[in-house]
Amino acid sequence: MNGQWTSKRQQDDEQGRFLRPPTRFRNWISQDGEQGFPPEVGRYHLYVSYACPWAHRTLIMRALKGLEQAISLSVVDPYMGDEGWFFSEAPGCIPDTVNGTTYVRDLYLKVDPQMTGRVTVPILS
Ligand SMILES: N[C@@H](CCC(=O)N[C@@H](CS)C(=O)NCC(=O)O)C(=O)O
Repeated sequence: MNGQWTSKRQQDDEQGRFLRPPTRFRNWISQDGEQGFPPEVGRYHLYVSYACPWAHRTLIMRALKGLEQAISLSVVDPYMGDEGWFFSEAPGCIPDTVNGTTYVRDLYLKVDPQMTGRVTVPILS
């Protein structure tokens, strides 16, 4: 909230329904770069958790499209703690070699230091 981490969140309404707030950052990569960002080898970095179904779909597409050499990868600890997603020495983790963060929330704050919203994976940066 406003750039400050909180592990408390209100995600249900008065009837107990789960509410998923819209993703804060959503952009596109287009072939000509006109409708978003241009495709470019080595330009983009993918952040995932193997525990996340959204994230593992991006890994599948990255592999099927032969983009594993073009888009580099970081993998967070599979456990999302009170501080949100983070990088660790756990098996399978790949540290954030691009932005040097320990907590994924710090990636969001790099884009908007006053960010309000969820800190989620996958992220393509
Ligand atoms: N980016 C997806 C959502 C992805 C998502 O919700 N990922 C979960 C893991 S499966 C997450 O990171 N949750 C963290 C949280 O809600 O604090 C969307 O377009 O809505």
